Amino acid sequence: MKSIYSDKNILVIGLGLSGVAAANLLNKEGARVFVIDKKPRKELSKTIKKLREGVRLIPGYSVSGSAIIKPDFTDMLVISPGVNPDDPLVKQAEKIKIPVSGELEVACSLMPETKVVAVTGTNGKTTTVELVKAILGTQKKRRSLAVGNIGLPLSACLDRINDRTDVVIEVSSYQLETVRTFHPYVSVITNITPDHLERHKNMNGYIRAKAKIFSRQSKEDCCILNADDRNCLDLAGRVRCRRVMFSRKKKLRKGVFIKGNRIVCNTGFTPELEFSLLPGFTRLPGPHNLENIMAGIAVGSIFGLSEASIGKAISSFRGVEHRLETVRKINGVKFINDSKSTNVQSCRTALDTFSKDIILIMGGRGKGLPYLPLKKSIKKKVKTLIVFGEAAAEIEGELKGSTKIFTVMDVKRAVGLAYSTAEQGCTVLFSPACSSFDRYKNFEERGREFKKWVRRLQ
Ligand code: UMA
Repeated sequence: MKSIYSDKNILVIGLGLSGVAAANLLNKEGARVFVIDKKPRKELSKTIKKLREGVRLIPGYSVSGSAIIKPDFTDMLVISPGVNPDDPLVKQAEKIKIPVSGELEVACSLMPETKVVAVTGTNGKTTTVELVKAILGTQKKRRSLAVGNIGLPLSACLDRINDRTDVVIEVSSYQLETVRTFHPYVSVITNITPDHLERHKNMNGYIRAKAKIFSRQSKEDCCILNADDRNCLDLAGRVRCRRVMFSRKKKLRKGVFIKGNRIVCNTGFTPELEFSLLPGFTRLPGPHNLENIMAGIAVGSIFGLSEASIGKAISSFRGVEHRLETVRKINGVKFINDSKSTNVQSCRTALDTFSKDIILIMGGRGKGLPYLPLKKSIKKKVKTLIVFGEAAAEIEGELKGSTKIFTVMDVKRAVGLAYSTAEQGCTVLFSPACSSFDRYKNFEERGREFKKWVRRLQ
């Protein structure tokens, strides 16, 4: 059967994970695919090898891009999530009515009919996605697959999907900016706090992007929202499909909430489910993880799963690397890798998880947001704050007076200093509150570096 993309001339911008996957998929579908990237060609040599034969890299960026974005040459533009929709090339295409799409939208347009759960939110996305995958994975004769912003573009996985696959997609605000028809069966927003404002300009722009996760959902679909989050609550009125709220702080008439020492789930999709919050219920630390779990329970109930299946998936779920990950305990000092903490709120969440005696390591590239919201918790719980990276001086300036603060050159020295400062019973928490891009390719590389130095401690 002829594909909707066959014989089309498509320009893909950005040759990262998403660009490569989208270009290869479109090439397979019979399109003539051209790709451009800001990076010089020599930096792309490894990536080029991943492209299917027939996908053409066009050297130069703005000049070649602008030369081929012409109605008689380009039928469609596919932009990577990292490409700002305000990029002059995107604007040029829009001006002359060339459709602009993203990798996720392209992949969804070619995906076999199956159930899709899409998860977005400022924090907790990946943990929730992996947990939902585990919960849905308990179903007989179905399999579940986690894809998307977790680092695995949907475009690269279509051949692993059929009508017996439940696809759990982590969706970022960047990806949501370019969706038009994206239509998950279940959407989840874990929470919305300030992040990526340099891209979305302000909170309204960020929230508008997040809201696109449910904007095409219809009556048969469901949207799960965090009732403890003001921005999620504000969005609740705009949801046109069935709505399920979850709350850790208040008792809800309907939804997922806490009653005494139990999580109650009365979403109406199954008879009421109950989960005792006894030791062994979950290995995930912290109140924020309880919220991720409640979102997972809500999804499980929408899929009609039993208390036993959902409970078993939760208790055996070990969490996700770089999110409050225990690296090791040495001489009574516990080391926690929370490199995924790339914003102030996630560092705050990490601080909420531990009661006292914390040695906190923060730093990296700042996002122009204040660190002041951390001051109270730091004063109360942090014995020593160690800062590194581009934002070190700014963090120190804002948090002065809250605890002892030391500046170090890098993560290696931060680990060494933390260990020499820590006493028995202390927790060394690597929760940077900043992006990693001043020194690392991504937060994973930064987290691996932290773990490397921790493992070498004696
Ligand atoms: N590029 C250009 N022009 C631009 C911008 C970028 O040519 O204007 C090029 C870069 O030179 C580079 C390539 O595009 O070669 C990178 O593309 P990309 O930034 O879209 O990155 P990908 O490798 O495709 O990874 C993306 C997501 N990255 C971003 O959203 C920035 C990954 O999320 C995601 O895992 C991956 O797709 C698969 O879906 C990362 C992320 O940081 C983890 N996400 C943010 C977050 O979670 O907060 C949104």
